[in-house]
Formats: sequence, structure tokens, C-alpha cells
Amino acid sequence: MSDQTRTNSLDGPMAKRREIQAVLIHHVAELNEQAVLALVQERLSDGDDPLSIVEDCQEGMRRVGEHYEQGHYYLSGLIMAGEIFREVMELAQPVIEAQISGEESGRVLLGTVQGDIHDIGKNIQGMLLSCHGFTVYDLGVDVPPAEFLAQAKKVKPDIIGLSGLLTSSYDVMRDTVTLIRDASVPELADLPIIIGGTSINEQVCQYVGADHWVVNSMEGVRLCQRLLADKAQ
Ligand code: B12
Repeated sequence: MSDQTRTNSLDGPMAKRREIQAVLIHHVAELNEQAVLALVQERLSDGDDPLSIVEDCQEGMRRVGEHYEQGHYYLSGLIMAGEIFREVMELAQPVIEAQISGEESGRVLLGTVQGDIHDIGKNIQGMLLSCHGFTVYDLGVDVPPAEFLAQAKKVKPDIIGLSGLLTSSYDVMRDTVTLIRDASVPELADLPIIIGGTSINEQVCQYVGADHWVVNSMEGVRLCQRLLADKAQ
């Protein structure tokens, strides 16, 4: 076999996989609901990793956002995208839950900050943490800083997770972190606070004053596991 042939034969399955992923990302970006659901169903039936399917849909959602920014989609496009993702999760979630199980571990207080109603990413993060044995206290969306503080005092979590997708959410996250840190409650003073959402980065994290940031929910799970292990030491 020539080197070229060998490369091609190795490339085959990889190239095919990349093509399948690209097609799904494209259909999500184009809001082709039926095509998305059919492809997701097909990939799940073929035994594909449900988390990788969710990541492809997440990339498709990023592109929907770009279409919206460029004026190609209106608000209805974002609403439609949200609906498609909800249906994808209806298919993927039972498979994820059947595949992953974890020992009982820490408690995470989670919510989308005030003024922001995006909850798809937060819900995925909450579901994955639950699957890995965490007890998740999900406060829902549009959660004021004072509510995070009140629930943190009540629930005594090991970790607090703030979700936010809007630029305007950064100030609310900052207010929330400040309120919790300044509350003069000893257990809350060093409590790790993680922020997550599509456009979060190191700069935002520093501005907000959070301890960690995450844009991928499996990384979120691993980070929470690490933080818990550190606490136990
Ligand atoms: C779907 C969508 C909506 C839906 C949301 C439905 C729902 N139930 O959530 C609806 C229609 C409601 C909506 C409304 C609006 N939206 Co919108 N929306 C989106 C879109 C297309 C996808 C978001 C999404 O679900 N992604 C998929 C999930 C899985 O990804 P994710 O959220 O990043 O989550 C992952 C990680 O970040 C992480 N994670 C998330 N949270 C957390 C938390 C913790 C603690 C951790 C550890 C991890 C973690 O885990 C997840 C899985 O890996 C984004 C585009 C984009 N780039 O994402 C725009 C986008 C976020 N929306 C945008 C805008 C402008 C709006 C509106 C203001 C539009 C309007 N004119 O009304 C409103 C705001 C409403 C409000 N007050 O919140 C802008 C924000 C721009 C900005 N810089 O502020 C975006 C970026 C689109 C764009 N490019 O312009 N939207």
C-alpha cells in the first residue's frame, strides 16, 4: 500500500465523521428542524456520543447568533433555534442519563442571572452535573443577586454557578459575586464561583471577579469535580 493510499484509508472514517458533523451544524444554523431531528436520531441510533451531538448543535446555535447579528435572522430565528435545541435535548438527554452515573458528591447552586432568560446551556450544565452525582439547586432564569445570596445561605452549596449569555449580564454577575463575597458569611467568603455562557472568557471572568469560567459543560463537570476534590484535601 502506498503512503498516499494508507493516509486516505485512515482519513476515510475521520473525513466521513467531520462531514456528518458539518451537515448537522449546517442544518441547525439554517433552522431546518426536521433535518436536525432526523440526523440527531440517526446518530444516536448509530451509537454516536450524545455529548458530541450536543456540541455540534451548540456550534450551530453560535452560527444562528451570527445570522441574527448580521440581520439575516430576526428574533423569531432565535426563538426557533431555542425550540429546535429543546427537541434535540428531548432525544439526547435520556441517552446521556443512561450512559453517565456518578457517586453522590457536592452541591451546586446554579442559575441564570437577572435580566437574562437564556437557559439551554444552564440546563445542560445542570443535567450533566446531576448525572455525575452532584445535587443541583437550579434557581431558574432572571435570578437577582439577592436571591443567589439568600439561597446560598439556605442551601450551603460547595460551588455557585452563574450563567449569562448577554453582555449586560456581566455587570449583574459582578454584582452577584460582590454581594456574596461582601455578605460577611464565613462559609460564603471562599466559595468557588464559576461563570458560564457562550461569550465568557478570561477577561470577563476578571471583570466579574469570579473564580473560574467555562464555555463547555463537560469542562464544567470536570472543574466542579476538581474543586470538590481540592476541598476534601
Ligand atoms: C437560543 C437563543 C435565544 C433564545 C433562548 C431560549 C432559551 N430557552 O434559552 C431566546 C429567543 C429566548 C433569546 C432571546 C434573546 N437573545 Co438570544 N440567543 C440564542 C442563541 C442563538 C443560542 C443560545 C444557546 O442556547 N446556545 C446553546 C447552549 C448549549 O450554549 P451555551 O449557552 O453557551 O451553554 C454552554 C456553555 O456556555 C456552558 N454553560 C452555560 N451556562 C453555564 C453556567 C455554568 C455555571 C457553567 C459551568 C457552564 C455553563 O454549558 C453549555 C453547554 O456546553 C445565542 C447565540 C449564541 N452564540 O449562543 C443568542 C444570543 C445569546 N442572544 C442574543 C440576544 C441579543 C438576545 C435578545 C436580546 C434578542 C432580543 N432582541 O430580544 C434576547 C434576550 C432575552 C433575555 N432577556 O435574555 C445575543 C447576545 C448578544 C450580546 N452580546 O449580548 C446572542 C449571542 C446572539 C447574537 N450573536 O447576537 N435568545
